[in-house]
Amino acid sequence: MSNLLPKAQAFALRGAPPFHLPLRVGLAVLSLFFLLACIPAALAHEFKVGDLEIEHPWSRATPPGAKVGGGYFTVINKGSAPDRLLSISSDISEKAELHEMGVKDGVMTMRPVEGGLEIPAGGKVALKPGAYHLMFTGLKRQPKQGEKFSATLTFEKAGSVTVEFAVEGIGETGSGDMGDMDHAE
Ligand SMILES: [Cu+2]
Repeated sequence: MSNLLPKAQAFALRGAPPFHLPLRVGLAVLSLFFLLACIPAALAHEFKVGDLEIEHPWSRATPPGAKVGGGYFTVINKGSAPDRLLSISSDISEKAELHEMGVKDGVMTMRPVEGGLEIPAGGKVALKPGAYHLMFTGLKRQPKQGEKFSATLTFEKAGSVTVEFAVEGIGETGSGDMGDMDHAE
């Protein structure tokens, strides 16, 4: 009598593969599908300091001889007090500044942001082409597509955090669409 159970289990196990195989193949195909669908998300990366989250810092490859490069990311403030991005430093350039774009006499210009950039409590600020951005000036070398370089961001309350800027293609706009410059604000 005591043999019956193991036999039944053995049978169930032998019987298992033909039933489970299509399921496993199905799951493998499904996970591959999700893996492919999630590649942009997998390329995204984020950093945390205090109540702040810095999402997907990225930069652009620069042509040979270029002396400036841009830096972009989104800062999310999960705290109940505003914070302020005060300064940026990186080994890739002599200086790094926070810039804003504006239109002066019909011409798009950029100028340094005075007094830092406020990150509102419970809010977020996106640094992107055509808007607030970092400018690495006096590049010591050209950032190459596919590499990463590090930079340190200093916030008034949260303190300093070192993040990695992913270098994307020379024509990348950050919107996933080269023609889609955001001029809404
Ligand atoms: Cu600039």
